[in-house]
Amino acid sequence: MSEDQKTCMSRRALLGGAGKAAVAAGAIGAAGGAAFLGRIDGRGAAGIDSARAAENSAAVPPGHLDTYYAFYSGGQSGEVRLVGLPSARELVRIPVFNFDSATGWGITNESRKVLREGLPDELKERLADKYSTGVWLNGDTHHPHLSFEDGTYDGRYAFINDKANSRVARIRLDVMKTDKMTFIPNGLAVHGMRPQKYPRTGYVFCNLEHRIPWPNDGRNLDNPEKYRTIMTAIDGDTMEIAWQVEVDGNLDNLDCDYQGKYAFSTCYNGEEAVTLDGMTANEQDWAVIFDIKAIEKAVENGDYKEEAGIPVIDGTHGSRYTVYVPVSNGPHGINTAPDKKHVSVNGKLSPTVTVLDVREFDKAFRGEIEPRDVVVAEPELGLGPLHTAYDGRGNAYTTLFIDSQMAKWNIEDARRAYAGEDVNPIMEKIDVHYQPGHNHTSMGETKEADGQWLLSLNKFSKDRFLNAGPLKPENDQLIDISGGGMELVHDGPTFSEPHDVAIVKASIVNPAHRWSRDDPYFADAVKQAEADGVDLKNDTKVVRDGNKVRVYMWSQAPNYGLTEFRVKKGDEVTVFVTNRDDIQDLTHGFTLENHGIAMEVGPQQTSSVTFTADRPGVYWYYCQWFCHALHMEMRGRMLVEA
Ligand code: K7E
Ligand code: CUA
Repeated sequence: MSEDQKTCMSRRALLGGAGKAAVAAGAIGAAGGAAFLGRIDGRGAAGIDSARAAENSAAVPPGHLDTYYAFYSGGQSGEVRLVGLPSARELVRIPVFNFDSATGWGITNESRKVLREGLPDELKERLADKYSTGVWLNGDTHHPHLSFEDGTYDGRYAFINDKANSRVARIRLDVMKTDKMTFIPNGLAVHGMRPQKYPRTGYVFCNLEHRIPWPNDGRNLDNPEKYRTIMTAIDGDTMEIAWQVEVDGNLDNLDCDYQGKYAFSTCYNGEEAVTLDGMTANEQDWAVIFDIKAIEKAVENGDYKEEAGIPVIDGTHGSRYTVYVPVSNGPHGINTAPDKKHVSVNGKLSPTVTVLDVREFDKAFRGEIEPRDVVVAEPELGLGPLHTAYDGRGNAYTTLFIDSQMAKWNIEDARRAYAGEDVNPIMEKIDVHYQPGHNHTSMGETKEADGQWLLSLNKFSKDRFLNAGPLKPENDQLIDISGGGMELVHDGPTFSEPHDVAIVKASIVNPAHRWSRDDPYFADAVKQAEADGVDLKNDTKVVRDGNKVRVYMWSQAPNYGLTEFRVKKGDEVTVFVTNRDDIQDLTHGFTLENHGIAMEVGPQQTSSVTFTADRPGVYWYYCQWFCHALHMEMRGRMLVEA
């Protein structure tokens, strides 16, 4: 525990309250804290009206730390957001598939190297000529999940899918930067995605949702019956694709077990149709279960064909590597319970959640029971069940999109009802505002689900906030579930659809305060500097190599090592800036005016950017992160000779 957290804890103890409910009122919400701030400003925590404090268990006083990190996806913004809970204060945004002006993501050589890895092979070279960017700069992030060891988060990585451009990226939690990106061929729209929970991650399982012809080269445009799709396993350590499994239907969401044996996906298009009417024609779709060990053996034994250089195993109906469990038409979310036994398949078009028992899967694969016999409960919860979260006490919470409600139900009671007993598994329902998609509980997708908080990510905010114009924010609502009920404690506007979120105990994530000088993230720059005989932290130097010019400078508040450098029109210039400040929070930047160039240079970091100096004249570069009283003066000139 950090000093700050200790202070926070003792302050709580002083307040004399029982747990969270006694935490003083303070800043709440990424955008909505102002109302409470006024109440305690200047009075300190002790001066707080405790009744008011108890009213809002989500409040965290100014200067106090949150107890959870929430990793939000940024939806069609293509990013990931880091938020503190329960206050819902947004901490940073982590650029992934998007372009980011602040940090220079998409501009710097370091970020472009990552983004280039995420291009299909045939575009890696060609795209550079075709578009000025040379990389894709949009994405659609849905499912942020952290790496696991033995059923709980290990604090190494977060993974995020890109539905828009069929990619998966990895974020290093020590520096909160995207360090790897993988493009997945043989399908389109990477949607459902989960890291393996046991023994560790391991695999990152990814669903390709949209069917396409193989090969997708124009010869089968009008023959949807020739379209196919696949589940993909990526090695989370190398981010290389390990294998793929072809399936019938399509693949929506995915989860895996706590035993390291199975992964499972929902399919809403068993019809394999290409129109809405077609996709919803049949009464039933399915969940498909993948036998991981058997698939690994198949790869070992060569029981596969190769597609785009990847071993592809046949997992269509009749395959011994998959089992298809019939469920009602159009299932969506699929969520494994922390009890390590139950899996909820959320009905979407059906008012039910179908509960599978993973302990029955072996028998289904051996053919001793029918696939449908792995179903042990099917409570009817309400209209439009999309996703389910758990509290670790045997209860489940399911979002009801159409009803705009959160339904709490008990798994054992649902089993008993399914077995014919006269019990109602539904414990409570509350209204949420409005149309919830994903929900998530604190640590709820791990074996350490702690039953403290529940987030409902609602797709519509309608009248809950000031009108922001035709495009309104969404509304993420925080629900306190620690007391055994569901108490709505906070509304938080979010922009551009955070489909999903992972809520992680703060102590599990331990970001660094500064970069390590031998960080692989900028190893290429260090190598180039060595070749040029430059000590990045101490030297400034301009190296000419034909029409390539490499400019090396350090930064230290409020100075750049170079206040000017001179190049010729047409030179390809690479600027390396090394921040030799060692002080926490002292980030510099490098913005080159009228060249579309900006980059972040964190403490002890080296950042680099390459561009063509195509216009003679004087161009200032300046530091864009406020770093010092003389920050405005932290600038220099690029002199471009005609
Ligand atoms: Cu996880 Cu929105 Cu991609 Cu459900 S999906 S809501
Ligand atoms: Cu350095 Cu501002």
